[in-house]
Amino acid sequence: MSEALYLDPLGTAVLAAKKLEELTGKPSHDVALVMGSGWIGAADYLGTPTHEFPATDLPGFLAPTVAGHGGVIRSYTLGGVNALVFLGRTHLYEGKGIEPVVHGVRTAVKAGCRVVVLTNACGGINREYKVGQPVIIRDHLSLTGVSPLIGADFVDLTDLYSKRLRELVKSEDNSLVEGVYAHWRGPAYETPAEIHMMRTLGADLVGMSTVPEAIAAHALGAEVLGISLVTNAAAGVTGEKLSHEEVMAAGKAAAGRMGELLSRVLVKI
Ligand code: 8IG
Repeated sequence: MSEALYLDPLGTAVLAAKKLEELTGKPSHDVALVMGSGWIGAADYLGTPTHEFPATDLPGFLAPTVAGHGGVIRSYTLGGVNALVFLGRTHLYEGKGIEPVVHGVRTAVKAGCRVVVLTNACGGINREYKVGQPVIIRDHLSLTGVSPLIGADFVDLTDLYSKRLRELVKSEDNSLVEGVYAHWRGPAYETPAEIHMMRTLGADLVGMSTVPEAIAAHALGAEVLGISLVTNAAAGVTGEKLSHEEVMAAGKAAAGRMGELLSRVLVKI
């Protein structure tokens, strides 16, 4: 099936959406949530899913490769809202190309989702940010230069991260601030000089996900909300070294707060 994904990405997303309908018995879903590393624990605060299965049960999905990146799909019905939740995602640094990276959100939109919520764990470039702090993504810098779009698809990205959704989240938690997210391919973290460059360019956050999915979802007409959890100070900010364990621990510590925030936002979306 993965060949079909590369040959016909949207067709494969339609097939995956059909299989999702078969597996859940729900003719459509309304909202999708992509739970990045550090956010998987937050999903447990959403309530009890009606269905849960490995992402690989749907056409076009790859098995996960990183510890703590689930590769599991859940379906919830929460206050009349059908929510599709991806525990884990595929990243550019896995080297499988851009198609698998955006296949989840394309499947979600083909399944009917009008809103796509993208979460991630990231490094804090902005010196005012603390580890464990959630930040709403206001805008991004695509530093990879990789787009999920092919051909003359000249999509406007002026309101990529929906103002309506950003305001909705802030009305639920007025302590939340907004920032600019820089997308870095990885898998190596940045050098201190690269972080200095990004700060100079206007970035507040840096991570290895979210940007391609946001573009792909928006290009198909979905409204996008992005929330980052700062799980480490970016390279050179504190002088400490960066570790994946630190990231997972910060995610675990914030899971309750993040899960409750998402629950409240979901039913109002
Ligand atoms: I979590 O400091 C996490 N993901 N590029 N830099 C980049 N990605 C990250 C970082 C970071 N922390």
